[in-house]
Amino acid sequence: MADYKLEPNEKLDVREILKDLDKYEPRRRGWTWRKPAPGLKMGPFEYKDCSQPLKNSVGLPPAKYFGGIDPQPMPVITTEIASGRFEDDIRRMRMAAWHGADHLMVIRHMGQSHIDGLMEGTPQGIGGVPITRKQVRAQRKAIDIIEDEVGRPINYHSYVSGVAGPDVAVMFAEEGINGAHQDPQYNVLYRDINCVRSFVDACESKKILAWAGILQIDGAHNANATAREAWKVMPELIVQHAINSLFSEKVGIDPENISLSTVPPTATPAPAVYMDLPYAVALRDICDRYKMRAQQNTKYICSSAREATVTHVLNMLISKLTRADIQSTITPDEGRNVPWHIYNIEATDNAKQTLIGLDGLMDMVELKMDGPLGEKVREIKEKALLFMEEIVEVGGYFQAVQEGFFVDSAEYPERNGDGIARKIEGGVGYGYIFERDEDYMAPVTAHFGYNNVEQYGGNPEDPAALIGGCTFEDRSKIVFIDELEEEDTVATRLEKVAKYHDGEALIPEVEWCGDGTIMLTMCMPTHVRAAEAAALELGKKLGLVDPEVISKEVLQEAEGTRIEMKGKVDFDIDPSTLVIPPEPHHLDDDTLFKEFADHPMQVVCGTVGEDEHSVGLREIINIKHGGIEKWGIKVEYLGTSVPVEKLVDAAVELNADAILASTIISHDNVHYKNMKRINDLAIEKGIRDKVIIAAGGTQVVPEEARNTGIDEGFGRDSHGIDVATFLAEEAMRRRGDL
Ligand code: Z97
Repeated sequence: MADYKLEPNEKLDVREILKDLDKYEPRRRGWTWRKPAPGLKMGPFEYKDCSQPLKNSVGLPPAKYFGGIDPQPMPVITTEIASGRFEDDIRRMRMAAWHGADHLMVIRHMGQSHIDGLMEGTPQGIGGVPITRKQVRAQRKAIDIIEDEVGRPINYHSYVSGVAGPDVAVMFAEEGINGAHQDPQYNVLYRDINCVRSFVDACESKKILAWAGILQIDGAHNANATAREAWKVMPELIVQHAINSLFSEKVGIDPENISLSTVPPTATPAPAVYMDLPYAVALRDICDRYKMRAQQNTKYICSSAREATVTHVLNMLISKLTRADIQSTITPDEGRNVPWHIYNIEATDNAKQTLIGLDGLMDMVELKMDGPLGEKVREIKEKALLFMEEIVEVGGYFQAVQEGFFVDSAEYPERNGDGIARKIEGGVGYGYIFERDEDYMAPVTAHFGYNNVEQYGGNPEDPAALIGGCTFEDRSKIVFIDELEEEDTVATRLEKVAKYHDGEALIPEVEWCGDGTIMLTMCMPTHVRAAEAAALELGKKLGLVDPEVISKEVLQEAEGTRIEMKGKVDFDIDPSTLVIPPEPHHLDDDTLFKEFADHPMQVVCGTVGEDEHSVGLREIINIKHGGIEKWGIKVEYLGTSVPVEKLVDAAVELNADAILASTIISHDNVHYKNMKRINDLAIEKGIRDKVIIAAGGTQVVPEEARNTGIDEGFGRDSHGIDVATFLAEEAMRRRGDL
């Protein structure tokens, strides 16, 4: 167990996670689903499809209007993290968990599929992190601590594909990984790894996943992303899902732990839902006993977070109308390669916001199957079955791959002959599968096929007993390799940015501590080519290092272009020099409503002297923008250029509790003179003890206003809530209630 505990207001110190890592043992194995909370009551609402709330979390921004509630939807929410430095991803994981992510997927370093064995140490990666035992253990340990903090188990996930699949699977089982991609079709089609080798390795890997209770996700989404026109491969996608799922079940994985990686194939401006919904229904019908991991369409993301978000929300509508057990949240990263902290959090929030917004939807609507939806569902299913039959006819899956059945650009049953074709006798690892020898023995747990321990006096039910347990039973046999490289280690990297980790300096960060990267969004009022060049020039003039345009959207060909640009700052901020203004003091809505209901308050107000300004005072009093009327204060507004005598007389006449004077003109200190006059008149007329007097205006300094004898002054940037808080507290003070 880790004895390092997080405090919500303290940064996670990765150095603490790395301490005694060689001795760390994961606390559990296996996947965890969210716990349902039917009829959950939170704030003023009752929810239909929610899961149990978190202990600590960051709610959606409008939660402030609803008592700060943060309901959690039922599907597990995934976020994919891919910065290339695992130590920085840990801090991102904490942020994501606080927003409601409970499936943290680490994308691995580009091409790790080709590495024939385990990687060790903590080198940096490109496009993701090199998955190593030290990296996995450190992240699992950090996540164990984070899950205590948020009060919900968190699933940790990476990949068991590639030529080292079984080795990685064993390491994942040992280190308490909860979810993994495993699909031999991925190896064959996208990594050109020999098909026989891939399927044999998959047997071994899946057996280990089954033992460790690891949830498996397949690789069919890759066909979606690779196909020339993604909506044409719908029947094939179902075939791919079916092959991997049934195969996994036959090897021994519980269907509860088999999850399809399904993606709505199209994106707007296609009539996306009209095409994607029948596909989703067909897939769920055919593969009904498996789980659905609904991923966002990434193939068509081109520009900004705005575009990615709309696609994501439409995709989640389909999740809701059909079924998603896990809702993935792809950030614009996969579309345009900006793997930033903020996008993981935004995407997690997008999922939470959408799924909570659609809570209970299916109690009110149902899918109409006796129309185009039903017809299309039937057509997709028929095509998938025919595709499968054809595979059997030609002699099986390997033959079908060899003949280029998969990822062809035509819509089945047509074929354009441009599918991904792989030779049965070819590819990486071809010729490295050998039949088991007579004296073959494998005294290990969760091994596919026979262990052959009887020959050596062992028990086939418990083959590892022969050696006193394998690493699954006896953790002391696990070899923990700390680092192999000298330079590229987490310790050297952390040392370089120690001042930022220690809070001695502050610098913006998008993916790595100390990266200094910021993003600017702007409208350049010109055509796209000039806009890009102008933005880069602007970046240079602002002193940004390596400015780079990351998205451009035409507003109108000649009128303007929306540009997103990133760049680095080459300075940092000393936090000890910061002047942080005190937080404004405001009473909450409930207190204000109660105060003015129990003790009605009548205010008279106006702009005094020869002063025609009216907007400021109206903003303070009108309910429209949160003026004092909102909380039940009665307001008599006398207008502009009101003589101070008239204001005080009105207060007498109405038996008012407060006078508010607005005064913008300030030459010759007329504003303070008027305040003093109001105070004097109130004394003269015998109402000063009863009436609260306040004045406001852009040039008013509160202290000087109070020096005139009135009770309070309000300067620039004052709002209704400031005045209402003051009036309430002053009234309480006078009653002796404060
Ligand atoms: C997802 N957004 O969430 P390497 N195995 C499978 C894969 O799909 C992938 C790898 C291995 C996606 C993940 C793309 N998927 C991103 C079935 C990658 C990666 O790069 O070949 O070493 O492994 O499903």
